[in-house]
Amino acid sequence: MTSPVPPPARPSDPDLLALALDIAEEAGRMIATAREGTVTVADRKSSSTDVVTQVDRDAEALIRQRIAEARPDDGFFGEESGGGEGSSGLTWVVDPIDGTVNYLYGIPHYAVSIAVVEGPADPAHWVERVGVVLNPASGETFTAVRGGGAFRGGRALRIPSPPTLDQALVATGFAYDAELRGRQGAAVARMLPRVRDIRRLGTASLDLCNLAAGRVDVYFERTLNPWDHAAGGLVVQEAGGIVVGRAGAAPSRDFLIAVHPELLSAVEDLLDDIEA
Ligand code: LIP
Repeated sequence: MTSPVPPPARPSDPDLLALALDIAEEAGRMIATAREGTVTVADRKSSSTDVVTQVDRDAEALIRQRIAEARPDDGFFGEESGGGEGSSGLTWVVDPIDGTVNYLYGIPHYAVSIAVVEGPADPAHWVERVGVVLNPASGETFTAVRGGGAFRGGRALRIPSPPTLDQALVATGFAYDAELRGRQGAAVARMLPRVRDIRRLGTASLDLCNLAAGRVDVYFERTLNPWDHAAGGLVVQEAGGIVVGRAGAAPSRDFLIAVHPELLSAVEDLLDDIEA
C-alpha cells in the first residue's frame, strides 16, 4: 500500500519575499518602459474616471504567469483579472499599477503592489505574510515580512512618535464615485483647520508606506480594495503602526485608517466630528 504524498513544504517567508521582489522588479521594468511611450485608456470600470490602461492588464498577466510558474498551488487575487483559489493555503494579492491615474498622466507616483497572505483574499480574515510596494518611476522599494520588520530599500522603518493631531500631516484620497467624492471633499474641508495639512498623492499603497517612513502622520481613505492595501498595510504594521477600520473593525472598502496606535482615538474622534 503506497503512503500518501505529503503536501509540498511551505516556503519560508524570506523565500516568498525574494520571489515577490523579483516579480515586482520585472513588472516594474515593463511598466516604466511602457511609460516612455504613449499610454492611453483601454477601458473604464466603476465610473468614467475609474480607468484601466493596457499596461495594467499586461503587467498583471506577467505577474500572474510568474507566480503560476513558481508557485502553481497558490491562489491569486488581482485588480484586473480577479482571483483563483489555490490548494496551498497561500494567496497572492496584486495591484499591478496602484495609482493608475497618476500613471496615465505621467505623474511619477504609482506602484506595483504584491502581497502574499495566508487564508482567503479578505482583509477581515487574511494573515499577511510578505509585502512588496515598488515605485517603478523612482525605483523606491518597500518590503515587509510578518515578524521580520519593514524596510525601505535596506533601511529598517519605524513609525516615529506621533505629534498632536493639530500638528499632524494627513494623507487621504477620494472615491471614483462623484457623489461620494463630493461628500469626502466636504468632510476634508471641515478637517483642514484641525490638522497641519493634507496630502492627496493618489496611490494608497505608497500612502501607507509613507506613513511607515514617517513622511505623513495619518492616512485614511474609503472605498479601497484589498489589493490597494494588502502589501502597504503589512509595511505599516511591521513599522509599528496599525491598520484598522472604524470602531475596531478590520480595514475594508467602508474605511481604512493607518496611524501610530497612540493617535488612533484622536483620529476617530476627528472623523466622527467631520462626518467622514
Ligand atoms: C487608487 C488608490 C488611491 C485612490 C484611488 C484608487 P487604483 O487605486 O491607490 O488611493 O484614491 O481612488 O483607488 O485604482 O489606481 O488601483
